[in-house]
Amino acid sequence: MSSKKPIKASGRRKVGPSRQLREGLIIATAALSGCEGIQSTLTPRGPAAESIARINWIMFWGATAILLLVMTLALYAVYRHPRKRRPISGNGMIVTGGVILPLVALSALLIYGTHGMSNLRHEPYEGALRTMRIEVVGNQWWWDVYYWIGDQGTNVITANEIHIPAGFPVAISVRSNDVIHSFWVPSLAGKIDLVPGKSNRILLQADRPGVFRGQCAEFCGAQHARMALFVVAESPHTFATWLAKQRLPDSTPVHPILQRGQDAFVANGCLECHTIRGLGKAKLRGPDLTHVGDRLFLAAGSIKNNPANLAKIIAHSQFVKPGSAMPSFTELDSDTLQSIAAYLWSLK
Ligand code: HEC
Ligand SMILES: [Cu+2]
Repeated sequence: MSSKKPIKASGRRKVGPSRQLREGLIIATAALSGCEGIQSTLTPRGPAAESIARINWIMFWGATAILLLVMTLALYAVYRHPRKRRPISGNGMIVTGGVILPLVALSALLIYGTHGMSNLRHEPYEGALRTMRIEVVGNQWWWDVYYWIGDQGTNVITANEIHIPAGFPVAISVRSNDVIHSFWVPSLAGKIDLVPGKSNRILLQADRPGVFRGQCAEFCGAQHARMALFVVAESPHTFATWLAKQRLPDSTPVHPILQRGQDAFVANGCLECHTIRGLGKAKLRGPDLTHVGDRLFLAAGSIKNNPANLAKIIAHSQFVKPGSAMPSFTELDSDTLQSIAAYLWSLK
């Protein structure tokens, strides 16, 4: 009789929690594996992101230590033998645990945290500015990217994709054409707001070549979730080659289909909103398409860039990104649509 009870009890204790624990571990592993990759504060790939990750871990382990301390004290108070219990002196405990400890911990954190915001400081930014400034402008719901080099004006304009030389701090200035957006490339740096009528700045640095995903981090309307961007960090040589190519205007189409695409682009009023240098300048605002074929994604990270998706965004923009300022051109016949897509794809 006496042997029955313990077996049952221990059996229940064993099966219950260990199964929960296993399930918990599976869920945690699945969730944490989502933290790896091209858009994660937990996989820092640049100095600013590294210092943010460091502060994050300091706070995590600090909070864990405090939680353990408080829980130990609470358990001690609960399970201490009743006869040994006695009231503890109030004042000493309150002053130490309630005033001195938070004051010291939070002040240290504040000083350390402020020190970690080095990529927002003036001097390194001024230093980086001497070589180049990349201006990122927020629109509902896509990003303009202008390259300002030396004293010359810019003739390099892209959208939703920023190329930078790896290993160098790059000065980024940001502003907005409409509402408040927020520029955030988690693997490389912290966030900076794009505020209408104001210019903000941030330093971006990738230690090694790679592609990193960024995201608008301030709710800015219906398609806020489809307002992503990509940072392509390349070796300085590759970057210089890319930049030189971007400076060139649109080249004259060599193939009849491409020529047909270019004619259709003009005839259908695409130049109202899209600039193609060498072909025409937009009156309204839409992404610069001079080298659109070179981009990884279309419509701010919504779909991969390829001829099929180019045709898709032209004919069904309002399906891909409902509410965006790009109208759907559903009336284009298939041949015309394919030729425009082929022409845009050829703009490398
Ligand atoms: C009324 C302005 C307007 C007109 C006219 C217009 N577009 Fe657009 N287009 C936009 C805007 C704005 C976007 C950005 C949409 C977004 O990502 O939110 C865009 C995006 C695009 C993109 C994706 C570019 C990228 O880098 O993501 C392509 C390609 C494109 N348009 C092609 C065309 C073609 C071809 C025509 C003519 C048949 C055309 N557009 C007419 C405003 C316009
Ligand atoms: Cu936004």
